[in-house]
Amino acid sequence: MNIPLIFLIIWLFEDRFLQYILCHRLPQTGIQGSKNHLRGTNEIDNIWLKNLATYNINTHESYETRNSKKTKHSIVKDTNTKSNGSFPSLIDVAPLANITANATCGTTYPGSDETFCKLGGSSQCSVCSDTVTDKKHSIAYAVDGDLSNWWQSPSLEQGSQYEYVTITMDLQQEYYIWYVIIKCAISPRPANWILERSIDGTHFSPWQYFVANEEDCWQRYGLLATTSAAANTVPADNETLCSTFYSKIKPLENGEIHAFIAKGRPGCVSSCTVVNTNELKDFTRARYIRFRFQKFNIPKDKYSSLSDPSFLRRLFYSIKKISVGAQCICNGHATKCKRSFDLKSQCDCTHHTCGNNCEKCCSLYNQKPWKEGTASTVAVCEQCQCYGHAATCRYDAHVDAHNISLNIYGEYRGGGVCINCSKHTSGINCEKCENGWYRPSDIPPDADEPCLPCDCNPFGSTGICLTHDTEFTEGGKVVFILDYYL
Ligand SMILES: [Ca+2]
Repeated sequence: MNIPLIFLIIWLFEDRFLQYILCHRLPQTGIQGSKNHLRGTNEIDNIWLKNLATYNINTHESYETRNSKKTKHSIVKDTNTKSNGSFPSLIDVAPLANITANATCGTTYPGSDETFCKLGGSSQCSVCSDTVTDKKHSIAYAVDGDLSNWWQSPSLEQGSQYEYVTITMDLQQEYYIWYVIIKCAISPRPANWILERSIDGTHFSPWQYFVANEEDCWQRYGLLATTSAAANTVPADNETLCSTFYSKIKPLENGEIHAFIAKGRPGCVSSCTVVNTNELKDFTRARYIRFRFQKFNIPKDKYSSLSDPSFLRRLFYSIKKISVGAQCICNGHATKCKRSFDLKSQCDCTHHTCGNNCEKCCSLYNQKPWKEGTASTVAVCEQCQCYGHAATCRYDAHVDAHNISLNIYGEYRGGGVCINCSKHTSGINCEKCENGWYRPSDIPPDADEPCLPCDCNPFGSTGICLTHDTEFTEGGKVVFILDYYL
C-alpha cells in the first residue's frame, strides 16, 4: 500500500475530511457530497411528503410524520358551510353622486331672475335667482335628502330648447342599480323622457322609456307599452321597457316615478335580491345615470295656450329628490358595503377575498383560482401552505395540473406557489432551504428558524449543501474520492 493511500484511509475517519466529501465540490475538485445531508435532510421531497402528510377530517388538522415525530400544521378548515354567496343590501347612492344639469332655473341669464308659475294655480308665481338662497334651485337639491328644496329647470318661456333638459349623475364607481325613484316638486312629471345608463360616461344605453301615451312607445321607440306600475314579468334580462304609468299629468305636484331595473327579469332570483345572470349584470351595472327629459306634461285643455308667453312660464321640470337603489359589486363575497376614507363604497369582503369588489383572493389565499360566489354556490379562497414563511402566494395552473403544491390540509391539491419565502426557505411551499442552508430532520418546516447555514469546510467546497437526497449516493462518493485523491 503506498503512502498517499494510507493517509487517505486515516483521513477518512476525520471529521474535516467528511466535510470535504459531503459538500459540493469546487469546480476543479471533483468532490461531491454533503455532511448536512447525513445530519438531516434539508429537502422535503414532494412525493415523500405526500405519503407522510395526513389530514384529519374530524379535527381539521394536518400532520407531517418525520422520524416518528408528528408536526402539527395547526390548520383549521374553513367552517363556512354556507352553500351560497354573500350579497350586500341595497343602499341609496344618490347622495354620493356628482350630479349636473345642463340647464337650471335662475342661471340662464346670470344676474337676472326668472319668473315661473305653477301649472295648477294662476296666482302661484315666484322667481328663480342664483344669488338669493331661498330662490336657488340648484341640481344639488335633488340629492340632498331635503324634501323642502328642489332643482328646477328654466321654463319654456326662456326658450323652446328647455323642453330638452339632461341631468347626469356620476356615482363615482360602478354598482348594480336596482331602482331609480324620482320625487317631483312643484311641477307635473315629465311626459316623455329616457332613463339611461353608462359605464364610461360617454356611451349611454337606455334603461327605460317613459311616455305619456302608448302610441309614443311604438312610434318613438318601437316598443310595446307597459301600462302598469311595474311589469311583473319581463321576458329578457336586457329588455328596455317603455312605460306610460309614470307619465300621467296628475298629480300636478309631488308626483313620483319608480323605475325598477331588475325586478321581474329572468336573472333576478332569490326573491329578487341577487342578480344572477351575466346579461342582467350587464344591464344593471352602471356608474353614470342620465335623465333626458324631452316633453312637458300639458293639460289637454291648455294646448291652445302654448302661444301665450305667460303660460310658457308654467312649463318646467322640478325634482326634490332622486333615490338610486344600488348594490355594491362584491362578486358574491360581501354582505355589506362600507364607506371608505375617500367616501366611496367599499365591499366588506369575506371568504378571504380582497379588492374593492372582492374580485381577487387575498395575498396568501391563492391555493385555488378565485371564483365568483353566486346565489347557489359559495367560493371561498383557500390559504396557501407556506409554513408561515411567506405573506403572499400566487395561483399557478401548471403547478395545479402536476399536483406539486401542498395545501393546508396536507393534500397535493391546488396551484398555490409561495412568493418571497423568508428565513432562507424556498420551494413551492417554502418547505425547502435555499442554497447554502439546510433544515435538520428534527426541525419542522413551520419552525421560526427552519434553516441553518451549511457547515461545509471552505477548502475544496462551495459551502453549498446538497439540495436533494438523490444527489448523494454511496457509489458516487467513492468514485469522487478516488478520482481526487489517488
Ligand atoms: Ca331636495
